[in-house]
Amino acid sequence: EVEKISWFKEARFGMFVHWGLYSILGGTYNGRTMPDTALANGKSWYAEWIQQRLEIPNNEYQALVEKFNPSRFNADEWIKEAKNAGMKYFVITAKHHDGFALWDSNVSNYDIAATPLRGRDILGELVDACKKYGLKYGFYYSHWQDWEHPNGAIPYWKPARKSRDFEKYWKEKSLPQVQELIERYDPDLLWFDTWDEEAKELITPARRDELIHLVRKLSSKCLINGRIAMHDPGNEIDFLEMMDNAYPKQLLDKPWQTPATMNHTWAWHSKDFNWKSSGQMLRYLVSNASKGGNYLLNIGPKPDGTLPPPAIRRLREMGAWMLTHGEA
Ligand code: FUL
Repeated sequence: EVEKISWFKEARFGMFVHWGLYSILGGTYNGRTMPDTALANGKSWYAEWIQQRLEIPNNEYQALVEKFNPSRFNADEWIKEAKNAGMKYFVITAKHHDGFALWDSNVSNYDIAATPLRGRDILGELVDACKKYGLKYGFYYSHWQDWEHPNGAIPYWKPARKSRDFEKYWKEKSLPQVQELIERYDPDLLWFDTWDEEAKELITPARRDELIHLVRKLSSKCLINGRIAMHDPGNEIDFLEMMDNAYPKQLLDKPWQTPATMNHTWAWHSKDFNWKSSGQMLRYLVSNASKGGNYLLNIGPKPDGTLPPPAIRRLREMGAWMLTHGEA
């Protein structure tokens, strides 16, 4: 019998995508662009964090659902670019920290069905394209931070976080949405996300195991990443994210990947020109591969659904190199 992790151990190269309501703003809101002077103090200015970084009130941010209308979105084009670049798997933000679901969710109205795209199944279209081109696929799901649900986790600098009833969010939204994603789309992996000590309070070993067991019960193939509980992932996870360098030694023989992005931001930011060169990224890819890990390279598509031209160019340049140097 083939180990369920074996494709991952051989994949080497994958595409990561951050896409959601924040993409509409592209790093700018009401004339302020991240980073502005208040933010430059070492805080990241990832475009998907705009709601918190620019303190956008919930009602204003959530009104973006009316504007999510990517009329040029074409799943086949995205996945064809990934395939031609030599990528073997695809991971997209089904729900990021803002709490917006990119699929029609039964347990939340803050989802694709509230946008002008209602009726379209974006994730389903991407899954079909992945199957067509032979890529494995998975979802990023923010199981801890959720800025829409009244009881989801919010950033450490918000005093209101202390009075939230996380268990309610966990049972009402987090677990049921993970279940939906598995039942509807049968993903090959789930990318959960915690990153600091704060997460310990809410993502306890008991909740971590509850989530792991839910995934295991529903799917015999779905891989789970160590960021489900970065401080204490336990032994049941399948692979690690190597952006952290914080894992206990006994886990370091697990398969791993390095998630990375082409510029500074993960989601689309119209003023982020910090593009790495294709040569630089190929060196990262080779360096990861030579140590046995994968390189999960991120792109932030634009609000109209197209990939930014500098990203397409880099995918194609890397693909040209892969044609002659990569393994088939
Ligand atoms: C982090 C998130 O906070 C960022 O927005 C991004 O998704 C990155 C890959 O992981 O934890």
